[in-house]
Amino acid sequence: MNELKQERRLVTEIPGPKSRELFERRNKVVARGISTTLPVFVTDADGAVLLDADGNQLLDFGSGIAVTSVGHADTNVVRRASEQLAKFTHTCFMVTPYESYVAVCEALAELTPGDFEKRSALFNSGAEAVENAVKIARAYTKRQAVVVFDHGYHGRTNLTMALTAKVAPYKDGFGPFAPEVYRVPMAYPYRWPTGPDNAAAEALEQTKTLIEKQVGAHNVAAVLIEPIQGEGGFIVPPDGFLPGLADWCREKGIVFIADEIQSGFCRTGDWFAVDHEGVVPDLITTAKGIAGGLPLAAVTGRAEIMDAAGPGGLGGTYGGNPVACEGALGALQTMKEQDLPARARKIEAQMLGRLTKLAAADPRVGDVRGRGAMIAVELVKPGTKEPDAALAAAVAKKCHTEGVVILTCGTFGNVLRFLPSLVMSEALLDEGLTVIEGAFAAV
Ligand code: PLZ
Repeated sequence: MNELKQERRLVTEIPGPKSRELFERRNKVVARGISTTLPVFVTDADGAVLLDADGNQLLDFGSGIAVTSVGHADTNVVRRASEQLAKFTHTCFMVTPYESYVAVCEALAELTPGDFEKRSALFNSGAEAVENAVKIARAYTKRQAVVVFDHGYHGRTNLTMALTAKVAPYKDGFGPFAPEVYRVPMAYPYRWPTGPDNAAAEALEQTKTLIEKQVGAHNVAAVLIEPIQGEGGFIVPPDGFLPGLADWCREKGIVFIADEIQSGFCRTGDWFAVDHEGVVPDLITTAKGIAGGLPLAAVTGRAEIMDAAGPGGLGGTYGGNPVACEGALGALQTMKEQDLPARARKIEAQMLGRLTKLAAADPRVGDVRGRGAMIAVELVKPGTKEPDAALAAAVAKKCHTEGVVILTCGTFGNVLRFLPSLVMSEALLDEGLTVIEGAFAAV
């Protein structure tokens, strides 16, 4: 809607004086626990560009953590959400319903994998969706245990903290955590002890043995996994791991939940990351990219599993808010009209091409990985696999000062991740990559 010229433009240092002043104000009133990656205050945003309070224009390789996949202020999102805003803002779908909620659930039934009858429930945040997926799996199976993976991230609420692997900063001091959560090794090719070729088979075998021997498959309600791990380091499991896991869950009557909150909605070059290997989850959690920046999340899955929760068992005051639902319908329209899965695959080719060359020339880049517009480099001390978090922070900082917003992630904090919006032009993507390469040369 806004018409920001799609270009990087620096007119002050980053952050500039106005942003620095705002940051001081922020520090007096905002809790310390809420962190800041890059303290520039945004006043406008469009497409793949952010405008800050000092008049700088930054290229956005973070998309608000994989949210604005259709770009900032996407026309369809803005139009539909604005029209809704002018009509009514809320009724509570549980009190007096409205059509857009139903239309979003119809779209989810159509787009998520699986030819069976499906149901969805809408929520406000990813963590809330994950919590509800676990509730539903427990109600359906009448079992309690939940199995999650090393390096997994599922949220910051009490149950999702328990489901999340990394202690600092997510869990430290915030216990006690929810019970009946069991963690198994993730098939992490780059760090698999006997080499990447063995990761799929061995991780699967270890998972099955651990569950059988320590939990009992008959006690497990759900296996919950991010098909490509996000916060944990953009870890792409090797081919065969997810299909093997899904098959085994089916055999044991365990609900297989794919957490596609970060990887979903065209991000990885398919509508969902599980589509890559044709894996069909029983339940799928979505959020982030679904609504072009408006807060919306969903659990979608097999009708018989979803309907195990009785009337009133699921819900919340704001879940599936009408403005957010219209935003989602607008975002989905843009994804279809512009074939954003195809666009994500093009971004993958462009990014991997340049980053692989960078890795070949720079021994500090241990691994380049990812799919679609969800790409990362893992940084190490040359000649070893020892994580180099300080280098990741330094490269990110250098990119920030050059007006390119990039994020870090990973259990060891040594991964740079790139999540450009899928509407970023080839030229801007190239410019961003040049800045990233320049940052490696400079630090
Ligand atoms: N599941 C796979 O990626 C959110 C959170 C960053 P919410 N990831 C970004 C942070 O520091 O809080 C996420 C995710 C996956 C669940 C969630 C949680 O989604 O919408 O943040 O609750």
